[in-house]
Amino acid sequence: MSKKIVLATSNKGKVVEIKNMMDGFLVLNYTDIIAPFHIEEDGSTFKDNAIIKAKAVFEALGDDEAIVLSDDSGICVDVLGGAPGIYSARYAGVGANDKENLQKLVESIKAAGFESSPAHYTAAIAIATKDGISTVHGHMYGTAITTPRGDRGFGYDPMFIPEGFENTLGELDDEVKNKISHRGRALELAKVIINTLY
Ligand code: ITT
Repeated sequence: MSKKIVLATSNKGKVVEIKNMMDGFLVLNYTDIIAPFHIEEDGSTFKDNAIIKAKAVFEALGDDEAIVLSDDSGICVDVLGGAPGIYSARYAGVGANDKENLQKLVESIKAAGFESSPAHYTAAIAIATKDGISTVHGHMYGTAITTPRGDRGFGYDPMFIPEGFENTLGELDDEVKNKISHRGRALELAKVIINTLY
């Protein structure tokens, strides 16, 4: 029987990517089981926020057997001193959508006097069970550009060219992104941990 993993996210892009990368596991989102609820992400690192989300959902499920997996991620742009970082989801303000956040990042890089910048994505994944929490990280380095291209992926993907590529993540196939992405790398480590659980 496949192991059941419950995702702790409200981001549809993450759900699609994680499900595609977790062959052999039964992956549900927590909103398939209980009503969605607001989780205050007030940590000061990706890891802190991943832990907050995994714990909140584990507790809300009230199921001792649950394996809950959360992802806290974002993009850090060098010429902006690492912004938006942990604030990536609300860079253009609380409730901003992907398009508004991307536009704000394009404008911020231009306002700093650049057309592009070295940048990287980070993903912290937390796994919560009745025995406690484990965390892992993954990174993807590349360039943030101010002329977005493509409509694949989500978030800032149309303005990010991974190292070694010429296309943006908005143009590259999903399988290519998953192989090299921050989330893909963190998930490979997360699977090792999950495979040691009950
Ligand atoms: P949950 O907290 O409910 O999981 P969220 O969208 O609020 O959903 P985060 O707080 O982790 O998630 O913020 C991540 C943001 O970083 C996300 O909204 C995107 O803007 C960006 N991001 C993260 N991974 C990305 C990826 O693979 N491609 C593009 N943008 C990404």
